[in-house]
Amino acid sequence: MLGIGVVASILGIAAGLLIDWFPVAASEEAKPIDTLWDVLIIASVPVFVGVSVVVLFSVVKFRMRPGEEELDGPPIHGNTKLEVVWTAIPAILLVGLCTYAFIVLTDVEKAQANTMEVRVVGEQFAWTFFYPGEDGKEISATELHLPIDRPVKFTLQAKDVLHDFWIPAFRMKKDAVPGINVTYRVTPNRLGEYPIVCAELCGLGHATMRATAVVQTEADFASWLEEAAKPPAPPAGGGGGDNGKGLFTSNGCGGCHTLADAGTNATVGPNLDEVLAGKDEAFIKTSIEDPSAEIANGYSDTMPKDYGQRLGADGVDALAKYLSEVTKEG
Ligand code: HEC
Ligand SMILES: [Cu+2]
Repeated sequence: MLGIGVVASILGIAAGLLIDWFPVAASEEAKPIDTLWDVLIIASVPVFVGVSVVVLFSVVKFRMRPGEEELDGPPIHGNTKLEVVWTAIPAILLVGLCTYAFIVLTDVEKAQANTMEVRVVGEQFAWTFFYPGEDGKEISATELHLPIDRPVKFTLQAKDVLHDFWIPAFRMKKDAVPGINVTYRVTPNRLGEYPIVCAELCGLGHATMRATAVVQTEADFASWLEEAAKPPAPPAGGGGGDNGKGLFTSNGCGGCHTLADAGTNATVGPNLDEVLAGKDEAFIKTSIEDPSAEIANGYSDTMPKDYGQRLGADGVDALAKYLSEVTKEG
């Protein structure tokens, strides 16, 4: 048993360490976190293998043979030494690993000088990012841009239900919870574009709740931010530009609907290019404010009901106008 256990553990650990589980590492935090992962693999594979080997061995060796149906094993009393050992080993392992994980976590969450703050707002089914701008006005964007090697502190918020802000390349990940601010820190250290995903099931469009993180040089970031600061601030509660397309993409419509002009191709709700051709603004307005009033054929009543409230009358008007214009041709 010991021989099998040792060989299986070595194979398991080798496989665990050789397989490239994670995407490319693009933050300072990734290194200690990946090392933590490797240590956990090394510690847990022998435990798993040890338990499996004993179970399999016992199943084979002590199985019931024909004629033994009525037999019972001998009455056994506790074995104090054995019990002390099997309580002490897991306890030491757990306390050790928890201490190590705690140290890594406090280390990567340490506050650092020159930290940039970004407010991240999740809603069904889109992310919006807010940067502090001049005179207290925030600059909003639907793509996350970050300067390389500068620490960032994200403040996560949710407008409707639980979401989870995750950039796998940075390794860190936390839930965005309605009503409270959740924060975490990372320092991006590799140029490039990395996917952002929602990692908390948040509704039908969950899988489409994606965005991109762009890590760029300090200079590129500065000019991007200057550009992003230009359009007027979004209407309260709307999130997004005051143009129809901005409203469409920043309110998660694209998570459920196909609309060529906005470059979305989801199929949870009707294809708007098709169903809105020839429909007037009033119809579209009603469809947004009161989706249950008339349910499109073959679809269920799953469109969120609070867009009227979230977007405000002006927002709905702008969105309806935009949709009627871009779907005219069919
Ligand atoms: C969770 C998925 C989901 C989201 C998000 C969503 N919709 Fe819908 N939408 C649907 C479904 C499903 C229907 C069909 C059922 C119905 O008519 O209510 C629909 C219907 C519609 C219709 C009516 C189509 C017709 O032929 O009657 C319009 C217009 C529309 N949506 C626009 C929007 C806009 C604009 C947004 C963003 C502000 C949006 N939707 C967000 C799922 C969604
Ligand atoms: Cu989500």
